[in-house]
Amino acid sequence: MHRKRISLLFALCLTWLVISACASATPAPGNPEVPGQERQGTPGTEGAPGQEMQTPESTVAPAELAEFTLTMPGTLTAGPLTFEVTNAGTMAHNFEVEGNGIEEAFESNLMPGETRTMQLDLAAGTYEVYCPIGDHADRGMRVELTITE
Ligand SMILES: [Cu+2]
Repeated sequence: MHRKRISLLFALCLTWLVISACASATPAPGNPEVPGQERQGTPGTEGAPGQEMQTPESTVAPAELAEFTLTMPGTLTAGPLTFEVTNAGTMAHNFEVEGNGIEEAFESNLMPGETRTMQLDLAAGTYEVYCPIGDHADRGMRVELTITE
């Protein structure tokens, strides 16, 4: 008789424990919503610096440097231009665009086989495009570029 009462009490106690454990467990899933954690993970995966270089509307104009020629379009339309300059020669060359207040060249020379891009927003007018190294321009690495409206 006495034992039965104890076990009943024990069972009640156990039941209460389970219920209270369940009750305290329920509100928990609501807490871990920390919006900041999701944001923390993303910035590292982003950031392809190369993609920002090329504007979609920019017209790509190829230019080829060699001894001693500069092959590229002689006429282009005004607006954002991307000169895709390739050194197809056997020695170092550079690429300079000059005219209408613009004077742009690559900071360092292009080695044989190298391709680099130059972004310029050219207004209508006449420009001189040439290789600024030594007498390369006089030997043939010079092109007159006309930019039309
Ligand atoms: Cu040159």
